[in-house]
Amino acid sequence: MDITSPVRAYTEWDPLEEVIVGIVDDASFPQWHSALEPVLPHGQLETFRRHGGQPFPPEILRAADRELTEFVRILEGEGVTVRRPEAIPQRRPYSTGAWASTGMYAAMPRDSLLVVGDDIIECPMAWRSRYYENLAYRPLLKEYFHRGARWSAGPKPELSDELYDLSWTEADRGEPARLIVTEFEPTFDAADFLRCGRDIIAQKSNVTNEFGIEWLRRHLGGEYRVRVLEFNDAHPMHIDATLSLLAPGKLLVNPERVVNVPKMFRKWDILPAPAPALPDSHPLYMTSKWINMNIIMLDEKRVIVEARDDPMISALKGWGFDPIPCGFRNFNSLGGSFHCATVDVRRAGTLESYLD
Ligand code: ABU
Repeated sequence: MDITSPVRAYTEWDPLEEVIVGIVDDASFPQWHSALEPVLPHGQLETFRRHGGQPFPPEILRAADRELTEFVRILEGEGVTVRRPEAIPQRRPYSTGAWASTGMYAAMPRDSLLVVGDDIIECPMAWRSRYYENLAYRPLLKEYFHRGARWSAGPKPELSDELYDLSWTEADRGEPARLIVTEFEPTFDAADFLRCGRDIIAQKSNVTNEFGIEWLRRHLGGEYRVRVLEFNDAHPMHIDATLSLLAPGKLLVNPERVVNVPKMFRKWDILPAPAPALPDSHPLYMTSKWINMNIIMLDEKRVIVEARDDPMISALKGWGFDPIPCGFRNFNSLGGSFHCATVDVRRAGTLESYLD
C-alpha cells in the first residue's frame, strides 16, 4: 500500500480529506431504454419516454448548480479539498455499432468511480447512456495516477441486448425483486458498494450483477471480503438509500427496506432513518424519497444533511452527530443527494476490520 497515494479510502466515515463533487452541466434525460423501466418512479416513465435525450428542466439545473456551489463552499470551509470533473457534451450521439445513445450527466461520481484503498476503479456501468460518463473524470484520474494512485477499470461492457431481460415485468407481491440485467457480462455501479474496512458491503441490483460483483471480488483480492446483502426493495439500484455507515458501530437503515438487520451488524447500533420530509409535489425524476438517507460523513461526527430535512437533522443530533445543513432539494430531483454527488478520493485512516 502506497501511503503517499492521493487516493486512499477504507471506510465511509474516516476523516474526509479530498472529494470529487459532480457537476450538472448539460445534464440530460437518458435516451429511453428498457434498462430504465425497473428503477424509474412510476409517474416518471412517460416523462423519460417523451424527453429522453433532452436537457433536464433548466430552472432545476440552475438551482441545482447553486446548491452544488454552496455544498462545495461548505466542504472547503470544513477543510476538505474539492475537485470537479470536466464538463463534456452529454447530447452528442455515440454508437458502438450495435446500438446508439446519448449521455446523461457527470452529476453523480459515486455511481461511476469506486475507491477502495489506493485503487480508483472505473465501473462497467449497465446503462447505455452512461457508457462514456467516465470521460468527464479522466483528467483527474490521470493526475491521481501520476501522483501514485492505482487506476483500474472493469471490463468495458458490450451492453448488447443479451445483457437485458427484455421481457422484464414487476415481481409478484412477496417474490424477490426481478432484475433487468442478466449475467451476460460483468456490470456494476460503484453506488451498489459501501466500504467498511476489510468488508465491502454489496447488493445485486438492476445495474449490478453477480458477474460484476465476482469481478470486483477477484480484482480486490484477499485483503477484502465482498459481502452481498439482499433487502426488501422491489427496484434496487444503489445501496446508499438503504444503508448508511455513519461511524464504527453506527448504521443508519431504511426501515422499509431493511426488515431483518444482517447478522454481521449485530454488535452495531441500528438507527432507523426518519420518514422523508420531501413533499409529494417535489419532482424526483430518478429516485425515491429515501434519498434523505444519502448523506455524507466528513468524519465520525460531522455529517452533511439536506437543510430542510428537520426530522433527519434532529435524529442525527439525538444520536450524537453534528449535522451541517445544506440545501439540496433541486439536486435531489436529478436522482441523488450528497453521497451520490461525491466520490471520496481520500480519507485519513488505516485498513481495519469492523464486522464479524
Ligand atoms: N443512489 C440513489 C438511490 C435512490 C434510492 O434507492 O431510492
